[in-house]
Amino acid sequence: MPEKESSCAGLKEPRLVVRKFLARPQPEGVGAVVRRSIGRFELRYFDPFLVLDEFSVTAPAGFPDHPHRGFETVTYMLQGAVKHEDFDGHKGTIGPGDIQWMTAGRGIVHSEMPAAQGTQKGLQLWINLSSKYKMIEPRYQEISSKDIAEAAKDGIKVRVIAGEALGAKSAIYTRTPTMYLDFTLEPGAHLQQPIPGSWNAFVYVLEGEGIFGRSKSSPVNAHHLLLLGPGDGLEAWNKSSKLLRFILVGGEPLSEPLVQFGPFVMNTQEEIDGTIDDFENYRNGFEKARHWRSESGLTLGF
Ligand code: FJE
Ligand code: FE
Repeated sequence: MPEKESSCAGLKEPRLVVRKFLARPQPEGVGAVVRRSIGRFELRYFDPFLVLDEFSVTAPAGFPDHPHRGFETVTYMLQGAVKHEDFDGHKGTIGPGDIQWMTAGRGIVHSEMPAAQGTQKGLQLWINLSSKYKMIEPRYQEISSKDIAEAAKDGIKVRVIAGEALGAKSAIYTRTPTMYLDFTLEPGAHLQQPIPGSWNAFVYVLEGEGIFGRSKSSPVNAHHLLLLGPGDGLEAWNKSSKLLRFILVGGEPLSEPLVQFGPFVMNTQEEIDGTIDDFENYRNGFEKARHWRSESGLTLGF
């Protein structure tokens, strides 16, 4: 099959795949299932990324009332819808193709539950915040599918969740510098996507079969996470006869000490102890948790 030429300036040092993980389904939340790649035992942290879950949830399962502090959660819906509500009265539904970029900062308590019939599927990425931003005011950035920047060229389509690609730019502000691109490659397409040299970057395959890093490497299929080594960008090929879909995510490493206790991510054990104290005593950002319960009325132990 002939390879289409990309008109994008060539990369000097394409990044190679240095590790590959298959994310297998595991139970999480209340009756939900996640394929966890980053955040599992063998890959505790890929600075600045804490968790990558490909989730699958069917009512009455879900992720009822639970807290977060010290990082961001990015929810990208692939199928169905998730209803969220938090202790400050912020609520809404994240539908197919929509993105919710939540900066938990000093504290959010919320629930994330199915909002449609059938199975809701999506990706949730947890991005760490630098020590200087861990205690900032919580903030939401929500973009509905129709408003997500898209571009297409030479058999490549990209949806730009964060950063920029093929001339399209996202409106999302990333407190921790991050790029998040959703690529679909037609059969025969060849991608060259620049990535800042100092950033950590990974690929997660959603659909089809792709060649990453080196054109002679073996094909990788869905539910695989690929960690990329050093270099100035990603080269990928679709040498199959079906569509290839994957996300490419990169972020500037924080290079800070990390202490995590479930949904609390701080720099020291002392700060974690303080956070548990704040949560249990409704202080320093958790004040509104005292009287709040979501409509589900359930609580997620952590
Ligand atoms: C959480 C257990 C959890 N992955 N993917 C403990 F399940 C969660 C949690 C999620 C989650 C939610 C969605 Cl919508 C998608 C997810 C884990 O809510 F935060 C803790 N602490
Ligand atoms: Fe959550």
